[in-house]
Amino acid sequence: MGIKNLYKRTVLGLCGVAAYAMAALTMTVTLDVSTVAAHGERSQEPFLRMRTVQWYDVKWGPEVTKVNENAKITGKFHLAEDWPRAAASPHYAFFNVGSPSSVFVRLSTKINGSPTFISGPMQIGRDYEFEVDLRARIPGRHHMHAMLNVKDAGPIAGPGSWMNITGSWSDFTNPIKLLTGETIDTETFNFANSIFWHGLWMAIGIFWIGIFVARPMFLPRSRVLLAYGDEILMDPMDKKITWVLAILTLAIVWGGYRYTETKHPYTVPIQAGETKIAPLPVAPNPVAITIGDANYDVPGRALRVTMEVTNNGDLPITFGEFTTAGIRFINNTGRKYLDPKYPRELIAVGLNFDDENAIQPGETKELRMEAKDALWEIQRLMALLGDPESRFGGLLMSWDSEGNRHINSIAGPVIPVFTKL
Ligand SMILES: [Cu+2]
Repeated sequence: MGIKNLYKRTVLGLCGVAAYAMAALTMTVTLDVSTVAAHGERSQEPFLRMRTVQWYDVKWGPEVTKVNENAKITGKFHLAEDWPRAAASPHYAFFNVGSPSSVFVRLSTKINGSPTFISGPMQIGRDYEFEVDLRARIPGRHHMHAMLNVKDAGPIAGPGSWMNITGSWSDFTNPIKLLTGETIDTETFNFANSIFWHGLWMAIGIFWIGIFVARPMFLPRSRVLLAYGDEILMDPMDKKITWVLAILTLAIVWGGYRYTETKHPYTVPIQAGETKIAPLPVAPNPVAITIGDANYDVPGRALRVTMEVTNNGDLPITFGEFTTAGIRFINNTGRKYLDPKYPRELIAVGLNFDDENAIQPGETKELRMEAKDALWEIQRLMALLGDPESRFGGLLMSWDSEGNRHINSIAGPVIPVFTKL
């Protein structure tokens, strides 16, 4: 096959690739945005869901929001003392919301009351409170999660709940008042401008690659180079085109900046740096728990944990809830304090203790907890038995006789039991 023939084929091939890329791009742009049923949160490693960010008191509301109306996700999380070695520590974390595309626009995020829009360090063993304000954008039924993005560990999603948006997407506006007094709608602001700049740089890029693909393409070029040296590849036209493009690129960049500066004389750079948010103060907790051993009954779908509990307080306490990976195992005590709006599919009633009597002030008791429900399997939490480090983790909540809640983050190794105990 002659070099000429080869050029022809390569150019044809390039046209094919370009056509395919254009088709893919058009598809992406015109494809209708449809909602997904879930995010695959159940396939996230159990050790990440149980022993890193331990979410509690999470609330979503309202259940139905009209386009342009506001909604909120609030809650708290504890960063587990038993944070696994396999996941990077939260030395640098960013609070986020997990949703199927930008169905809501995030208006603000507050951690412990402070506005938070950048990442920052967080402390293991401490608690944080969050509040996210959202504005409904795309109608549908969306599964929404609070989420913490931990640098080098990835996103760690909290429990998810369904939030519905009614109305029409075309009615959505997001007016923002600028510091200069002007009001813009961020949904449509400078849309044509963005398309223009994307188009311009893409065209220059394609032209640049195109020249070297066509004159001649990489492989024949390399073969010619190896066989005959670079003499015959040196085309005076190449140099001219290079100069023109270099000058054009610099001129566009310089001109673009000049134009922007003239049009918008006051600009503020996108803010970077890091947050310095102190964790919530440590609440006095009179309940001390030492984990003995734990096993997971595979046929019975139950986690059983033996523990030594000491009540160092002045009031009797009773256990009511074990929360792990957003799933709330409750007993009769926990049911009294349960948020009725919490997603039903994340509540399990199978929490039992071998001694349900209150633990008296000063008393130390050996207790056996059982958290039994098919949710262990449905939520694929028992995949942890296949991990090289099979440990459980979660928040054990107790209430004293005056209704004060105490939270202990517990953890320990789990041994699977495959036969009936
Ligand atoms: Cu989800």
